[in-house]
Amino acid sequence: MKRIVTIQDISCLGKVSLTVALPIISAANIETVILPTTILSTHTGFKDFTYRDLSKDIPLISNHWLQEKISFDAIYTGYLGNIEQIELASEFIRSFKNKNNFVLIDPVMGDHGNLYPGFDKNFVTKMKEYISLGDIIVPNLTEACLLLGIEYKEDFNTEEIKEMLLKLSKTNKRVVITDVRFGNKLGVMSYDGSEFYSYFRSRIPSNYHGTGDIFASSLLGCLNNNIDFKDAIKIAVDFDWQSIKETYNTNKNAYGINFESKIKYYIERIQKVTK
Ligand code: PXL
Repeated sequence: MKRIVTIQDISCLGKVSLTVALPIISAANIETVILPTTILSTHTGFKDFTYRDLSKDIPLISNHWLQEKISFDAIYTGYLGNIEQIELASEFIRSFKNKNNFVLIDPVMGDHGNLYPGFDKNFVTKMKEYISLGDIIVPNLTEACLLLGIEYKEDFNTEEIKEMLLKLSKTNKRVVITDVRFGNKLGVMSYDGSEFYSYFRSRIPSNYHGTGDIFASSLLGCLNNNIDFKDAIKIAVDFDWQSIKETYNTNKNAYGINFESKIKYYIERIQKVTK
């Protein structure tokens, strides 16, 4: 069985980061090792969330794994709570990256043109450096703008997004920009170093937390099942879209996505292409 490690926070309630990555990647038949960076009572979309920084534990945990000679088929990092945690994740990658595995970085910083609470310019500067350690990066449109120092707007055209992909691919072999909107279409655009690939679905008029985490986790699950990049993107977008639609139809104002109801769909899509 393949084994991956994911480094991000535990938002106890809210259906983001580890509480999404663990079930989805496990559903893809992959052992999912977790390295929690922070424990929050909820995701940062709620008021007055609690925040317990686990930075001191990160080197203790990773040193134990090194001592046990544990290795991973992929390293996936998501929300990192502060600059120190970016440094700790970099050290982790330097210790566990090898020629047989790959690193997926979701440079979680913000959404819809805004930074998440607690992040500032210095955090963005550190993230710009950090992403060079990723074989794949999956910023949303807001994060792509932050990484490139471009002012955010919702309505970039195709050529502008392609230019962003090319710029980001100077440091990363494969780049996927999520949350790209063209009229009533919403989806992702990617570049793998030689080819562009885009995949869109109809836009559901909602802004839920955790959609990027569902995308990154399900993409990683597919890639570790040796599904090619384009098919993996398609499955991840479809699974995310199905989950968002289900949420919109059953509880428009939910604090998180009903991805649980579509896990079976995700597994079946993987089985169909790996048969
Ligand atoms: O979905 C990304 C994410 C991860 N972790 C925390 C968050 C968010 C988005 O709001 O608040 C704590």
